[in-house]
Amino acid sequence: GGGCVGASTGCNTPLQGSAVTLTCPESCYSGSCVNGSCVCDHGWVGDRCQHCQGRFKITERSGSLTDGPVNYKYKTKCTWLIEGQPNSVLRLRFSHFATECSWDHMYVYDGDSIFSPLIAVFSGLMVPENIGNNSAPEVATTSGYSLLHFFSDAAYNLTGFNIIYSINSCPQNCSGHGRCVGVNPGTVSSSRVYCECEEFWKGEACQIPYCSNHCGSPDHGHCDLTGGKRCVCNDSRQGPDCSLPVPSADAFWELPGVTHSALSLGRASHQAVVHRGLMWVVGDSLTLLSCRYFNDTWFTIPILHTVQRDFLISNNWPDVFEL
Ligand SMILES: [Ca+2]
Repeated sequence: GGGCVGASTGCNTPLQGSAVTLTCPESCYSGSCVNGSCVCDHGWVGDRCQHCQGRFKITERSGSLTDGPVNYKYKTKCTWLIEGQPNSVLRLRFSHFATECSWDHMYVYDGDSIFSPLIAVFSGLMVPENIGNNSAPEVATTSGYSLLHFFSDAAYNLTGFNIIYSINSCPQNCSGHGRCVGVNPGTVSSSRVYCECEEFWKGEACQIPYCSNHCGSPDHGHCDLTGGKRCVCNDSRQGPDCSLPVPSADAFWELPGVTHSALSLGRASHQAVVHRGLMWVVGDSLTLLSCRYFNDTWFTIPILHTVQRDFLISNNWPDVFEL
Protein backbone atom coordinates (compact mmCIF):
# COMPACT_ATOMS: atom_id res chain seq x y z
CA GLY A 1 0.00 0.00 0.00
CA GLY A 2 1.05 3.60 0.16
CA GLY A 3 0.21 6.79 1.87
CA CYS A 4 -0.59 10.21 0.76
CA VAL A 5 2.46 12.36 1.16
CA GLY A 6 2.68 16.07 0.72
CA ALA A 7 -0.80 16.73 1.95
CA SER A 8 -0.48 20.39 1.12
CA THR A 9 -0.74 19.49 -2.60
CA GLY A 10 -3.99 17.71 -1.95
CA CYS A 11 -3.16 14.12 -2.97
CA ASN A 12 -6.12 12.31 -4.39
CA THR A 13 -4.38 9.16 -5.56
CA PRO A 14 -2.20 7.25 -3.10
CA LEU A 15 1.34 6.60 -4.44
CA GLN A 16 1.87 2.95 -5.22
CA GLY A 17 4.89 2.15 -3.10
CA SER A 18 8.13 2.05 -5.09
CA ALA A 19 6.42 2.08 -8.50
CA VAL A 20 7.25 5.74 -9.01
CA THR A 21 7.84 6.46 -12.68
CA LEU A 22 10.75 8.77 -13.31
CA THR A 23 10.27 11.03 -16.26
CA CYS A 24 13.12 11.90 -18.58
CA PRO A 25 14.53 15.41 -18.21
CA GLU A 26 13.92 15.98 -21.90
CA SER A 27 11.83 14.08 -24.40
CA CYS A 28 13.36 11.13 -26.22
CA TYR A 29 13.57 11.71 -29.95
CA SER A 30 13.92 8.15 -31.29
CA GLY A 31 13.42 6.02 -28.24
CA SER A 32 11.36 5.67 -25.12
CA CYS A 33 11.82 6.89 -21.57
CA VAL A 34 12.60 4.11 -19.10
CA ASN A 35 13.28 5.03 -15.49
CA GLY A 36 14.36 8.53 -16.28
CA SER A 37 16.61 7.89 -19.24
CA CYS A 38 16.07 7.39 -22.95
CA VAL A 39 16.36 3.88 -24.35
CA CYS A 40 17.06 4.31 -28.06
CA ASP A 41 15.46 2.58 -31.00
CA HIS A 42 17.74 0.63 -33.32
CA GLY A 43 20.07 2.97 -35.23
CA TRP A 44 19.90 5.89 -32.80
CA VAL A 45 22.29 7.07 -30.09
CA GLY A 46 22.68 10.01 -27.67
CA ASP A 47 21.10 10.94 -24.34
CA ARG A 48 17.91 11.88 -26.19
CA CYS A 49 18.43 9.33 -29.00
CA GLN A 50 18.90 12.37 -31.21
CA HIS A 51 21.72 11.10 -33.47
CA CYS A 52 21.65 8.48 -36.20
CA GLN A 53 24.39 5.90 -36.01
CA GLY A 54 24.07 2.58 -37.73
CA ARG A 55 21.90 0.98 -40.34
CA PHE A 56 18.28 1.36 -41.24
CA LYS A 57 16.12 -0.63 -43.59
CA ILE A 58 13.04 1.07 -44.97
CA THR A 59 10.26 -0.71 -46.81
CA GLU A 60 7.47 1.88 -46.78
CA ARG A 61 6.59 3.25 -50.20
CA SER A 62 7.07 6.83 -49.12
CA GLY A 63 8.51 8.60 -46.13
CA SER A 64 11.46 10.60 -44.99
CA LEU A 65 14.81 10.09 -43.35
CA THR A 66 17.03 12.35 -41.28
CA ASP A 67 20.21 12.33 -39.21
CA GLY A 68 18.13 13.62 -36.30
CA PRO A 69 16.60 16.86 -34.99
CA VAL A 70 19.89 18.54 -34.01
CA ASN A 71 23.40 18.71 -35.44
CA TYR A 72 24.70 15.31 -36.46
CA LYS A 73 27.39 13.52 -34.50
CA TYR A 74 31.10 13.67 -35.16
CA LYS A 75 32.74 10.56 -36.59
CA THR A 76 29.50 8.90 -37.49
CA LYS A 77 28.26 6.58 -40.17
CA CYS A 78 24.59 6.15 -40.94
CA THR A 79 23.21 3.99 -43.71
CA TRP A 80 19.68 3.70 -45.07
CA LEU A 81 18.56 1.02 -47.48
CA ILE A 82 15.24 1.85 -49.10
CA GLU A 83 13.63 -1.20 -50.61
CA GLY A 84 11.12 -0.34 -53.29
CA GLN A 85 10.02 -2.80 -55.94
CA PRO A 86 12.35 -4.16 -58.64
CA ASN A 87 12.80 -1.66 -61.49
CA SER A 88 10.52 0.94 -59.96
CA VAL A 89 11.68 4.53 -59.66
CA LEU A 90 12.54 5.80 -56.20
CA ARG A 91 12.70 9.56 -56.08
CA LEU A 92 14.69 11.22 -53.30
CA ARG A 93 14.11 14.87 -52.53
CA PHE A 94 16.71 16.75 -50.49
CA SER A 95 14.43 19.20 -48.70
CA HIS A 96 17.15 20.14 -46.21
CA PHE A 97 20.89 19.57 -46.45
CA ALA A 98 23.74 21.16 -44.50
CA THR A 99 27.02 19.31 -43.93
CA GLU A 100 30.63 20.40 -43.62
CA CYS A 101 31.69 20.96 -47.20
CA SER A 102 34.15 18.38 -48.51
CA TRP A 103 34.44 16.60 -45.14
CA ASP A 104 30.97 15.25 -44.35
CA HIS A 105 29.32 13.42 -47.25
CA MET A 106 26.14 11.70 -48.31
CA TYR A 107 26.57 8.99 -50.94
CA VAL A 108 23.62 7.71 -52.98
CA TYR A 109 23.80 4.33 -54.72
CA ASP A 110 21.29 3.01 -57.25
CA GLY A 111 21.01 -0.47 -55.77
CA ASP A 112 21.19 -2.35 -52.51
CA SER A 113 24.93 -2.15 -51.81
CA ILE A 114 28.00 0.03 -52.20
CA PHE A 115 28.91 -2.10 -55.22
CA SER A 116 25.89 -0.67 -57.06
CA PRO A 117 26.33 2.43 -59.25
CA LEU A 118 27.14 5.56 -57.24
CA ILE A 119 24.81 8.19 -58.70
CA ALA A 120 25.30 11.17 -56.40
CA VAL A 121 27.48 12.52 -53.61
CA PHE A 122 26.34 15.53 -51.60
CA SER A 123 28.41 17.71 -49.29
CA GLY A 124 28.03 21.30 -48.14
CA LEU A 125 25.00 23.57 -48.02
CA MET A 126 21.90 23.59 -50.16
CA VAL A 127 19.59 26.56 -50.37
CA PRO A 128 16.56 25.83 -48.19
CA GLU A 129 13.42 25.18 -50.13
CA ASN A 130 10.81 27.90 -49.94
CA ILE A 131 7.14 27.19 -50.18
CA GLY A 132 6.16 27.03 -53.79
CA ASN A 133 9.58 26.88 -55.37
CA ASN A 134 11.05 23.69 -56.69
CA SER A 135 14.67 24.27 -55.86
CA ALA A 136 15.26 21.17 -53.77
CA PRO A 137 17.54 18.77 -55.62
CA GLU A 138 16.12 15.39 -56.49
CA VAL A 139 17.84 12.12 -57.23
CA ALA A 140 16.06 9.17 -58.78
CA THR A 141 17.14 5.54 -58.66
CA THR A 142 15.70 3.07 -61.14
CA SER A 143 16.80 -0.30 -59.73
CA GLY A 144 14.04 -0.29 -57.14
CA TYR A 145 16.55 0.26 -54.33
CA SER A 146 18.36 3.25 -52.91
CA LEU A 147 21.31 2.97 -50.58
CA LEU A 148 22.21 6.19 -48.76
CA HIS A 149 25.41 6.35 -46.76
CA PHE A 150 26.30 9.32 -44.57
CA PHE A 151 29.80 9.86 -43.21
CA SER A 152 31.04 12.65 -40.93
CA ASP A 153 34.64 13.26 -39.91
CA ALA A 154 36.15 14.00 -36.49
CA ALA A 155 35.52 17.74 -36.32
CA TYR A 156 32.79 20.29 -37.03
CA ASN A 157 29.17 19.39 -37.57
CA LEU A 158 26.08 21.01 -39.00
CA THR A 159 22.33 20.47 -38.99
CA GLY A 160 22.41 17.51 -41.38
CA PHE A 161 19.62 16.56 -43.71
CA ASN A 162 16.02 15.71 -44.30
CA ILE A 163 15.29 13.59 -47.34
CA ILE A 164 11.80 12.77 -48.56
CA TYR A 165 11.43 9.72 -50.75
CA SER A 166 8.60 8.11 -52.67
CA ILE A 167 8.15 5.31 -55.13
CA ASN A 168 6.83 6.05 -58.62
CA SER A 169 6.39 9.79 -58.17
CA CYS A 170 6.97 12.41 -60.82
CA PRO A 171 9.96 14.79 -60.91
CA GLN A 172 9.40 17.91 -58.76
CA ASN A 173 5.70 16.90 -58.61
CA CYS A 174 5.49 18.33 -62.15
CA SER A 175 6.34 21.79 -60.74
CA GLY A 176 2.69 22.68 -60.34
CA HIS A 177 2.37 22.95 -64.14
CA GLY A 178 1.24 19.48 -65.07
CA ARG A 179 -0.11 16.21 -63.80
CA CYS A 180 1.64 12.96 -63.04
CA VAL A 181 0.42 10.12 -65.25
CA GLY A 182 1.47 6.56 -66.06
CA VAL A 183 0.42 4.61 -63.03
CA ASN A 184 -1.27 5.87 -59.92
CA PRO A 185 1.52 7.78 -58.22
CA GLY A 186 2.84 6.02 -55.16
CA THR A 187 1.70 2.58 -56.26
CA VAL A 188 3.87 -0.26 -57.46
CA SER A 189 4.17 -0.84 -61.18
CA SER A 190 6.79 -1.65 -63.74
CA SER A 191 5.64 1.15 -66.03
CA ARG A 192 7.08 4.59 -65.48
CA VAL A 193 5.27 7.71 -64.39
CA TYR A 194 5.77 10.95 -66.24
CA CYS A 195 4.54 14.54 -66.25
CA GLU A 196 1.84 15.59 -68.66
CA CYS A 197 2.43 19.34 -68.88
CA GLU A 198 -0.06 22.16 -69.16
CA GLU A 199 0.09 24.27 -72.26
CA PHE A 200 3.11 26.61 -72.39
CA TRP A 201 5.17 24.44 -70.01
CA LYS A 202 7.66 21.79 -71.07
CA GLY A 203 10.52 19.73 -69.68
CA GLU A 204 10.65 16.49 -67.71
CA ALA A 205 9.15 18.26 -64.69
CA CYS A 206 7.09 20.86 -66.64
CA GLN A 207 9.55 23.40 -65.26
CA ILE A 208 10.34 25.27 -68.49
CA PRO A 209 7.97 27.92 -69.81
CA TYR A 210 7.72 28.34 -73.55
CA CYS A 211 6.02 30.76 -75.95
CA SER A 212 5.22 33.21 -73.15
CA ASN A 213 2.80 35.94 -74.22
CA HIS A 214 2.34 34.02 -77.48
CA CYS A 215 5.76 35.36 -78.56
CA GLY A 216 4.17 38.77 -79.23
CA SER A 217 2.38 37.22 -82.19
CA PRO A 218 1.95 38.35 -84.89
CA ASP A 219 4.08 41.51 -84.70
CA HIS A 220 7.15 40.20 -82.84
CA GLY A 221 7.31 36.50 -83.63
CA HIS A 222 5.41 33.24 -83.48
CA CYS A 223 5.36 30.04 -81.44
CA ASP A 224 7.00 27.08 -83.15
CA LEU A 225 5.37 23.91 -81.84
CA THR A 226 7.05 21.57 -84.32
CA GLY A 227 10.51 21.42 -82.80
CA GLY A 228 11.66 22.45 -79.36
CA LYS A 229 8.52 24.45 -78.56
CA ARG A 230 10.00 27.92 -78.59
CA CYS A 231 9.48 31.40 -79.95
CA VAL A 232 10.79 32.20 -83.40
CA CYS A 233 11.32 35.95 -83.42
CA ASN A 234 11.06 38.32 -86.35
CA ASP A 235 14.34 39.95 -87.41
CA SER A 236 13.70 43.04 -85.32
CA ARG A 237 13.02 41.12 -82.10
CA GLN A 238 14.88 38.81 -79.69
CA GLY A 239 14.65 37.21 -76.26
CA PRO A 240 12.79 34.10 -75.10
CA ASP A 241 9.40 35.76 -75.76
CA CYS A 242 10.52 38.14 -78.58
CA SER A 243 9.82 41.10 -76.29
CA LEU A 244 13.19 42.81 -76.75
CA PRO A 245 14.16 44.87 -79.79
CA VAL A 246 17.34 44.27 -81.78
CA PRO A 247 19.71 45.65 -80.64
CA SER A 248 18.82 45.81 -76.97
CA ALA A 249 20.55 47.17 -73.91
CA ASP A 250 18.72 44.65 -71.72
CA ALA A 251 20.34 41.33 -70.92
CA PHE A 252 18.19 38.24 -71.20
CA TRP A 253 18.35 34.53 -70.54
CA GLU A 254 17.91 32.02 -73.27
CA LEU A 255 17.62 28.27 -72.87
CA PRO A 256 19.54 26.58 -75.67
CA GLY A 257 18.39 23.26 -77.03
CA VAL A 258 21.67 21.45 -76.47
CA THR A 259 21.47 17.78 -77.30
CA HIS A 260 22.70 15.52 -74.55
CA SER A 261 25.92 13.70 -75.15
CA ALA A 262 28.61 12.05 -73.07
CA LEU A 263 29.91 15.55 -72.38
CA SER A 264 26.70 16.44 -70.58
CA LEU A 265 27.88 14.56 -67.52
CA GLY A 266 27.83 16.53 -64.30
CA ARG A 267 30.72 18.85 -63.55
CA ALA A 268 32.14 20.39 -60.42
CA SER A 269 34.51 23.26 -59.67
CA HIS A 270 34.23 24.83 -63.11
CA GLN A 271 33.86 28.41 -64.35
CA ALA A 272 32.02 29.72 -67.39
CA VAL A 273 32.46 32.88 -69.44
CA VAL A 274 30.92 34.14 -72.67
CA HIS A 275 33.37 35.67 -75.12
CA ARG A 276 32.61 36.65 -78.71
CA GLY A 277 29.62 34.40 -79.10
CA LEU A 278 31.19 31.37 -77.45
CA MET A 279 30.61 30.08 -73.98
CA TRP A 280 33.75 28.65 -72.43
CA VAL A 281 33.57 26.24 -69.55
CA VAL A 282 36.91 25.92 -67.87
CA GLY A 283 37.96 23.30 -65.44
CA ASP A 284 36.73 20.07 -63.92
CA SER A 285 38.23 16.69 -63.59
CA LEU A 286 37.66 15.71 -67.22
CA THR A 287 38.83 18.57 -69.40
CA LEU A 288 40.89 21.67 -69.08
CA LEU A 289 38.78 23.64 -71.47
CA SER A 290 35.66 23.14 -73.47
CA CYS A 291 33.14 25.36 -75.07
CA ARG A 292 29.75 25.56 -76.58
CA TYR A 293 29.50 26.96 -80.04
CA PHE A 294 26.23 28.78 -80.61
CA ASN A 295 25.05 26.14 -83.05
CA ASP A 296 24.31 24.04 -79.95
CA THR A 297 27.37 21.84 -80.07
CA TRP A 298 29.92 21.19 -77.36
CA PHE A 299 33.57 20.95 -78.22
CA THR A 300 36.20 19.57 -75.94
CA ILE A 301 39.68 20.99 -76.13
CA PRO A 302 42.41 18.41 -75.48
CA ILE A 303 44.15 18.96 -72.19
CA LEU A 304 47.80 19.18 -73.27
CA HIS A 305 48.78 22.78 -73.75
CA THR A 306 50.49 22.35 -77.13
CA VAL A 307 47.67 20.19 -78.44
CA GLN A 308 45.19 22.74 -77.17
CA ARG A 309 46.96 25.56 -79.01
CA ASP A 310 47.09 23.58 -82.26
CA PHE A 311 43.45 22.62 -81.89
CA LEU A 312 42.37 26.22 -81.46
CA ILE A 313 44.42 27.48 -84.39
CA SER A 314 43.32 24.70 -86.71
CA ASN A 315 39.69 25.42 -85.80
CA ASN A 316 40.22 29.10 -86.48
CA TRP A 317 39.71 30.22 -82.89
CA PRO A 318 42.97 32.07 -82.21
CA ASP A 319 41.10 34.87 -80.43
CA VAL A 320 40.76 32.54 -77.52
CA PHE A 321 44.29 33.43 -76.47
CA GLU A 322 42.91 36.79 -75.39
CA LEU A 323 41.03 35.08 -72.58
CA1 LIG B 1 32.72 17.28 -40.01
